[in-house]
Amino acid sequence: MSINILQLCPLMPSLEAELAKRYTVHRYFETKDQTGILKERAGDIRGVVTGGHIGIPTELAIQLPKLEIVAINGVGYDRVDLNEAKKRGYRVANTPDVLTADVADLALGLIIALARQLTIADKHVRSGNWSKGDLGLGHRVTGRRYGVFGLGRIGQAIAKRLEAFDAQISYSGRRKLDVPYVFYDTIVGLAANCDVLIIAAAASAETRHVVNSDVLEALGPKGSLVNIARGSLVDEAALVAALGEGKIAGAALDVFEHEPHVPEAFFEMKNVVLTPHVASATHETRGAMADLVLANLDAQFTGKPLPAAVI
Ligand code: 8YV
Repeated sequence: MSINILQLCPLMPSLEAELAKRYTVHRYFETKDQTGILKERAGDIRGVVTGGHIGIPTELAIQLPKLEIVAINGVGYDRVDLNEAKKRGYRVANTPDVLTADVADLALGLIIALARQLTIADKHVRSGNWSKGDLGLGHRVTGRRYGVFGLGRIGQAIAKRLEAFDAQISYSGRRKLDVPYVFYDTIVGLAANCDVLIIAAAASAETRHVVNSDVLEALGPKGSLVNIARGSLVDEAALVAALGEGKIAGAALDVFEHEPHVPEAFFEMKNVVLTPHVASATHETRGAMADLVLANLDAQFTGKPLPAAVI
């Protein structure tokens, strides 16, 4: 009998097709009667497939008595209650490494887009305004001071790319590492000593709103913020205020506190670049993530070690 899987968000079509070949998939996210499906099926569900930005609400997990694995199509597991998983004994798996390059690439893209006003420049040409006048000047990317908060796999990949821009790189995080960059033991210290503060740390209770008004104040009127990690690391209201009052120069954001909601205040700001959580969204990387999701599920259900286990 086919194994029952609960799918909590849309996935790339090829992954959905492959899942459907191997398992009986219940598309929970588009089910109108979620209570009904749980009443009927909760006792059969052995796996959950979800996105990093969604995870699994604990209220849902506790309703699945036969749950063996939560397979995340993403590296972040901040939305999965690991204590509940440990208590109940189900596994949690993710897709690390395969997306590192793309996320770092997007961080560089955001840095350049913000400093060189790419989104405004594009609008300037398309709207026919070029003939009416030139665009104002942007800022140099090369040789500036970049502070990376969170020097894990993704933070290190960002720093490596920044080296090619002759950047002065500093970082802050849980501990000092054996790297050729300047370490600050607080994010305020990091922010006070860089032109661009890049957020690349995992979301957790400790990092929630770590970018607050003090950090933005320290970053200063010439400093910019780039976030490719999770929206929860930034106090969004404080960011809107800091941008509005000119306390920082600009922001480039791929992630938001309450996705897909984005504060409308950002929409009118020329010194803000916004992307809809697309750091890992390339054909190549999403394909590799899909392979890892399938490998994690298959390993679980054939009694083999998980290729990418969180727990
Ligand atoms: C994805 C992510 O957008 O890896 C993560 O943690 O947030 C992203 O790669 C998401 O998980 C896609 O399902």
